Amino acid sequence: MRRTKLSKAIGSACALGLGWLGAPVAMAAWELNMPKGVTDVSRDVYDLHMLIFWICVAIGVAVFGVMIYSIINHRKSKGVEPAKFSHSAQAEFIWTIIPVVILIGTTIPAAGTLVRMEDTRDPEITIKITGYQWRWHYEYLDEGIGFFSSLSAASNAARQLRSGTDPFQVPNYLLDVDNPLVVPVDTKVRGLITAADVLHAWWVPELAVKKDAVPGFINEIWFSINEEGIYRGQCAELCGRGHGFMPVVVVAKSKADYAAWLREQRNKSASAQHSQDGPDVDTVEQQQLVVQREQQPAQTASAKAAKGREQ
Ligand SMILES: [Cu+2]
Repeated sequence: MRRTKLSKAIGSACALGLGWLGAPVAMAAWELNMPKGVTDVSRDVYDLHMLIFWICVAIGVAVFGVMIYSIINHRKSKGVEPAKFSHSAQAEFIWTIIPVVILIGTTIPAAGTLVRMEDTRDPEITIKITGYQWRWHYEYLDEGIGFFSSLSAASNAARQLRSGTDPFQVPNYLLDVDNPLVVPVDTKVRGLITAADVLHAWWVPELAVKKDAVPGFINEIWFSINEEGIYRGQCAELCGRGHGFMPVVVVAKSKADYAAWLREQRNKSASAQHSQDGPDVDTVEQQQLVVQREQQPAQTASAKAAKGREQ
C-alpha cells in the first residue's frame, strides 16, 4: 500500500518535471533560457548550450534514477544485506570510460564553435569600441566617423533619486541610448574593444558577444547580423558608480539604409568641423572633454541641491 503511494508520488513528480521541460512556449515567456540570437554564431552557441543541457539532463536522470531506485528497493527496512566487496576493476573501468566519452563528445562541437567565434579574419567593417566611465565610444575606422553612445535622456532622468518618474513607464529603461551603434545586415563587422579608464565589457546577448574592454589592450570580436532590428545589451564588468547606466544598443539596418545613415553621419561631422561656433572635436579625448564640460553645470547644480536637502 505504502509502496503504491510512493510510486504514484514519484510518477506525478516526474510527469510535472517532463511537462515543464516540454513547454518551450512557457519557457520563452519566462525568459529562462538564453536567446537564440540573430547571427549564425549565436545560433551555434545556442545549439551547443542545448546539447550540453540535454546531456546534463540525461546524466541527472540516470544518476538520480539509480539512486532513487536503490534507496527504495535496497533499503534496510526490507532486510537487504549490503554487498561486502571492496574493489571492482569492472566498475572502475565503467566509471572512467563513460565520463571520457562524454567529455570527448562535448569537446568536439564546443571547439568548433569557439574557433568560429574567434575567427575575425576578412571583416567588411571595422569599428573601434572604447569603454568610458560611463558611456561607449564607437569609431568607424574606415569611414572616419565616431561618436559617443550614452544612456538615453528619459532613462537618465528616471534613474535620479526622487525623480518622481516610474521606471516601468520608461520604454527600455536603462537599455536605451542617444546614439546607437548602427551596422548593416549580412555584413561581417569586426569590433576592436578597449577601454580608456577602467575595465568594462561589451555585451549583447542576441549577438552572443561578451568581451572585456581593457585599458591598453585591444580585444577582437565579430558578428554578422541576419535580421534587421534593435539589439540591446549592457556593460558586463563592474566599472564603478555608473556601471548600470552604460547600455549597448545595436541597430541592424538594410545595406541601403546603412549607406544613407553613413552619408548623414559624414555630413554631420563635416558641418560640425566647419562650424565656427562649436569647439573643434577631432579626437576622442577632445570629444570626452566636451561631454564632461557639458555635464559639469548639471552635476554642480544637483550637488548643490543635494547639499541643500541635507541642511
Ligand atoms: Cu562599464
